[in-house]
Amino acid sequence: MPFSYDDQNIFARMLRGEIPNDTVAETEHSLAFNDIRPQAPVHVLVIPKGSYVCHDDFFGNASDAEILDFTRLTARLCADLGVSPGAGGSGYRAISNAGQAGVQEVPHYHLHILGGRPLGRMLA
Ligand code: DGP
Repeated sequence: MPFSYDDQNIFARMLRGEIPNDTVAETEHSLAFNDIRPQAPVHVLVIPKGSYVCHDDFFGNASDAEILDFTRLTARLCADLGVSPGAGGSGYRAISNAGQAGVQEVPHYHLHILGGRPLGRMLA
């Protein structure tokens, strides 16, 4: 079944400028902003501007240009935010929750970048 996108979700409303956000970076196809409930000193969300519900919807259906823009922005942010191990940072975690089992709260694809503290082991 194809994904059905709800254009009233909070991130869609941010992209339309209906509500403000704490923007960290913006590119042609993507936006990054600080999470409203940060779980770490660095907690940034990266979203595509296109209407994609979750990780596999985005990577399965977005154009190459959108995907390249998103992945390059994510990489650049890790360095700019000072968490990239390759740039002297102490590391980070990039995660995306999808659907009910993944406990996805906002149904517009987003990648969490968390860092700035030891994050603990996630998987046994
Ligand atoms: P999840 O869909 O479970 O991956 O988490 C959604 C995240 O979005 C959660 O960490 C809180 C954040 N969030 C929810 N509403 C807003 C908002 O209005 N502004 C910002 N900046 N973040 C939000």
